[in-house]
Amino acid sequence: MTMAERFRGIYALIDPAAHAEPMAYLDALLRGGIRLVQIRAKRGIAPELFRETVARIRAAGGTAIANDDIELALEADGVHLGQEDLAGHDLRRLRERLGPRAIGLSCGSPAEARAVPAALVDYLGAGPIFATASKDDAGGPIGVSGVRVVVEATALPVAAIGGISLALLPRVRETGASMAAVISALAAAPDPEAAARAFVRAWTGP
Ligand code: TZP
Ligand code: MG
Repeated sequence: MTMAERFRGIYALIDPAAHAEPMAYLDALLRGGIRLVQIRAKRGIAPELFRETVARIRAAGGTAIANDDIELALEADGVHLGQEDLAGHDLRRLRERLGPRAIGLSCGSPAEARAVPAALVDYLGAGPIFATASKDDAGGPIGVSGVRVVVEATALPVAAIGGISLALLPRVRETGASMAAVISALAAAPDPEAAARAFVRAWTGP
């Protein structure tokens, strides 16, 4: 699968520690058709649980991205970094270290997007597009127009993130983003498999 094929559609961010049955939650998302998953374990994760999560995502033909942690990323298919995480890294060296694995980078503005060396990075994150309670330091929403200007400033695929619900997916589409990244609308759903399927269908069309 090419990078462009991996980085489109619904991008689920999961924190296994937030679920009583993390593997059941993950399997529900995969059965619902999600194939791009970020393991965002802000309070840490046991290495065995991380490996099991990656193995299940790969077994479904999916792509597993680690948040922040390069060592974990080496056991997965890539890493996602924020601008604040970049400070400690030389992107070129990181690229060499990660080999074929992907690098995703959060950008809140067109200036940040334009500053990204496109040859070293595989996709950008842009947001929060809408208000979110899932990230304390996310900042105010940049809206549809804010994500659109990031999309227009880069040739890389862009993941819109922040407060994305099923009802808001058509507005995410308007930005030209290749991906819609989602935490709570999936994690809080009474039936995560049905929610995942609904998101995938709504994004891909009937
Ligand atoms: N980065 C910007 S907003 C956000 C992250 C990680 C949280 C998105 O979570 P939700 O619950 O889909 O708003
Ligand atoms: Mg980070």
